[in-house]
Amino acid sequence: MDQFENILLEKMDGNIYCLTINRPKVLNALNQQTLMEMDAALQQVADDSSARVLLVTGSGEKAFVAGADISQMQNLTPLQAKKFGETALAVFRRFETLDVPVIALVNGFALGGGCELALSCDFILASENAKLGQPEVCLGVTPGFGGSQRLPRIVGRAMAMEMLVTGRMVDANEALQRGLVNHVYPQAELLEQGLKLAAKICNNGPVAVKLTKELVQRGQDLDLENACAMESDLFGLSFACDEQSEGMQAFLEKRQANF
Ligand code: DAK
Repeated sequence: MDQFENILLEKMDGNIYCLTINRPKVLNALNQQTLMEMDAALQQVADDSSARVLLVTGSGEKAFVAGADISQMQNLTPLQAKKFGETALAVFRRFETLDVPVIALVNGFALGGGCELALSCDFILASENAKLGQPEVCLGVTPGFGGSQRLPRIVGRAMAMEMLVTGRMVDANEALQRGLVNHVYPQAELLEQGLKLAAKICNNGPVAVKLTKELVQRGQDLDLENACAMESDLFGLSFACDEQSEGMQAFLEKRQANF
C-alpha cells in the first residue's frame, strides 16, 4: 500500500478499509495535498474488488477534520479558490460513488470542509465530544465543498439554513436528534463500534450491498417513478449473482449464508 504524508490507509480484518486524516497539529485541516492523497487512497480502495466497507476518521482525540486549511486558503485568488473547491467536490463525490458503504467516524470537530466530508459519507457515527458545523460565513465565505447542498438534503432546509447562516456548531446529541448522525458513542469506543457495524455489513451479500448503495445514491436525484424503475432493474440484476441463490437457499435450510 502506498505511503502517504497526510493520511493513513489501512486494510483491516474482513476487507474493511480505514482512511485516517492525519494532520493532528492543525486538527486534520484539509489542504490541497491531503485532498490529493485522499483521492489516491480512494482509487486504491476502488481498485480492490475484495473491499467491503470504508471507515473515515481523523487522527487524535480532538478533531475529525476542522475544515479546509485556512492558512492555505487565505491568499487564494477567486479562480484558485474555485479550483480548490472543485478539487474537494470531486474527491468528496468519490466517497458517494465508491461502490462500498462509507462510514464517517466523527471523533471531535467536524467543521466546514470536515462537516462536508462527513456529509459525503453514507452515514455517520459520532463520539460524545463531536461537534458539527458550517462556520464558513464566520470567515466571510460561503461553503465550498458541498455543504449548502448536502446539509439541507439531510437535515431539511430550515435546520440547514440555521446552521449555515449562523455558523452554530451542533453537539453530538443534537446531531443525533436531527438525523445528522446515526449513533453516538464514548470516544474510546468509536472505532470498535465502527468496526462492529462494518462487520454486520460484511455478513451480507457483497453485490447486494453495492447495488443497494447505488440505488440510494442514484435514486435520490431521480423522480420516484424512474427511481423505482431503477430499483426493479437492479433487483432483477441481483438474481444474476450466485449470492442470491446462496442467500435464499441458506434461509430455507435455516443456516447462515456463506457469501
Ligand atoms: N485550518 C488551518 N488550521 C487550523 C484549522 C483550519 N481549518 N482549524 C484549526 N487549525 C489549527 C489552529 O490554527 C491551531 O494551530 P496552532 O495555533 O497550534 O499552530 C491548531 O489547529 C489547534 O487549533 P486551536 O488552537 O484553534 O484549537 P481550539 O481547541 O482552541 O479550537 C476549533 C478548536 C476547531 C474550534 C478552532 O480551531 C477553529 O475554530 N478552527 C477553525 C474552524 C473553521 O472555521 N473551519 C472551517 C474552515 S472553512 C470555498 C469556500 C469555502 C471553503 C472552501 C472553499 N470555495 C468557494 C471554493 C471553506 C471551507 C472551510 O472548511
